[in-house]
Amino acid sequence: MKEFDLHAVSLKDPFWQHYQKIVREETIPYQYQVLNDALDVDVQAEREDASLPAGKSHALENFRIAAKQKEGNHFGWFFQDSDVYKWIESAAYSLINQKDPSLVVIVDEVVALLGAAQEEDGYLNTFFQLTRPELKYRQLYFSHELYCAGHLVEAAIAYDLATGKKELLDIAEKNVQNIMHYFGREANQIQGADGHQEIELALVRLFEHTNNEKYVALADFFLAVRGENPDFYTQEIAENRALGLSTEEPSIDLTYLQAYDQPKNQREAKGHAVRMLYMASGMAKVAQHTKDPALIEACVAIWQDIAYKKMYVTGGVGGTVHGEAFIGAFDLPNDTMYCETCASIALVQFSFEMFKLTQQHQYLDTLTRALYNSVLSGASIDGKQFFYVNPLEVMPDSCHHNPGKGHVKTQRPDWLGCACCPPNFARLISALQRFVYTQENDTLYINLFAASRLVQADQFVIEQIGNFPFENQMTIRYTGVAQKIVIYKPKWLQSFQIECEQAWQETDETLVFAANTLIHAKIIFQQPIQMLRANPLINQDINQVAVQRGPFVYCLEEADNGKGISQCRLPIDTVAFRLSESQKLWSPTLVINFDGFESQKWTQEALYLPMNEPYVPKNWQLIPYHLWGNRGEGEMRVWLPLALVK
Ligand code: FUB
Ligand code: ZN
Repeated sequence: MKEFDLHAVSLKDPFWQHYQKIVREETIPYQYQVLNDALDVDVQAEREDASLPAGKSHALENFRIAAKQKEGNHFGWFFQDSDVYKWIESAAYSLINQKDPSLVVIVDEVVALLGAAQEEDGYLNTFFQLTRPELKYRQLYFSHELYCAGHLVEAAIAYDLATGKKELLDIAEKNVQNIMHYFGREANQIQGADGHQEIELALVRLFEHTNNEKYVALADFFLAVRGENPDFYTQEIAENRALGLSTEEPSIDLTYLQAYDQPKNQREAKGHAVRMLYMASGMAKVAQHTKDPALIEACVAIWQDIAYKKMYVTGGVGGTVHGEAFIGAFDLPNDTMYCETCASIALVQFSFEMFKLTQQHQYLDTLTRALYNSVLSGASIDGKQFFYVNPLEVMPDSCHHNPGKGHVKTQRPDWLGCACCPPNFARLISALQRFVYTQENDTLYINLFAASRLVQADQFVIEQIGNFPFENQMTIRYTGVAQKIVIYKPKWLQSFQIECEQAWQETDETLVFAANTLIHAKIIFQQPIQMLRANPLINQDINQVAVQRGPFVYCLEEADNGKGISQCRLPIDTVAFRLSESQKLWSPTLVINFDGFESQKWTQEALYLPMNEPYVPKNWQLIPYHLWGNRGEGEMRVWLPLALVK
């Protein structure tokens, strides 16, 4: 299934245009200054741990030192280079959406800096260059060298697409050349993979961009070699010790690294969530080209394990801070979870690749759930503060005093010592039109309702007109070569009515318009407010409901309801929801009010009393989850306890 060139799709959707504008006008300039240490911002460690880098970014300074333009030491995480690469990628995609010569000048300067920091043979990683050159490609269990290379490749493709300038692509291809020299099946080559996946999916993108098949072969190699020799990482460590290169003797957690078996034999989402999902995205991308049935079977099983057993209603993934990892099936704690923004971004990516691989629409449900909820909550509405961890339930006192919640921040920090999420958010939003349309043979797919226009010169023009999800209709206009159009109907939309003179058919998941040279259709639907119950095996959500309208999951916030939102009780049989437009937070925001109860204030000096819960009526107001945390510190919850009486 083919994606379209981002130049060909212009997004006109007010909701997404607003986000792209914020990222273009606020986030990208802001992030550049932070990466340059030019702003006085609060750079926090991602969790309470004094040994973690914080206080400044230093990401660009590391390159200046590696390029010998400055003196000093490397500072920050050993994968800090990737912050710069992701920033370039977001700037590049943003340039596709809107020309900005002054931004091009800045990116060109950064590209020149990367070129100056790169070694003659193509190697580029400021951490190893500046701190442990003797260990280049010798500590793959933690090194992130190929993770950073993957982000460099993705940035280079984006910048070439945006500007036609080849300098960054040359740097990236030279870096990949260096990797190809050292890794492979020859006896003198390294037969192992980076502890953090990313290179795999980036290499397939590079193949798609350059048509050079050696890149997809290298991606395939990295997927085949992972877990092939489960002792690879311990042997690597022993060899470093024997050669006197390192005294380290870490214990290797093969599950954390998804290296307990070859990816094609894996069936569950285990270990570090972002690693898992970057790997799965790479697997799905490789499988699109190789059609390897074993890889496809593994991708399907892993995706099902996530979507049916391990995903939050917000599309968040990763149930624990320990190893930032997936935990067991149906174990979804709402207040200690991880739900890293990068993990939801990676779930969007994996689901999209699965859709391209199979043309099955369940993948788009998950893509949309993660995108509108757990991904968007990653950034503040001004685009300058960021969550790393996206909880579904916050009681500030508990977050401050419970050491088990040291990672659950109640407000988005200005920046993070481990800043993987903020530029990841920016690059996803800047290239959002990527997801809207795809094509397979003579079938054109509309995957997201989003006002937009796709032009394929001499072939066709398609437009979506409307303001989803704020209006309950979309108009589709197509002219061009005769082709079938398949429109995905998200599960949360109902009662479709179609006004169209051309032939069409409705299935459970799609609207299918027969091949025609001209299609003009008005699609009307309802977006009812739905109460969702969780699979009863999810212990944490028993006797609670979540509220969703359209793609948005809702939450209660202290700012609208006062303190004590855990006292909210929702009368399931009688509840009536009222939707209204509000100018608070975002313009416009659709808030939901309902008449429920408040469990009455405790009047006695006791923690436990005989059951007879007194209720008083109370109006509660819900806001879309992605907007939470924009009005100072306060309580928040997604799952609402049911009233025990009618
Ligand atoms: O290790 C690089 C990135 O930092 C990971 O993807 C995130 O989970 C964070 O640990
Ligand atoms: Zn992250």
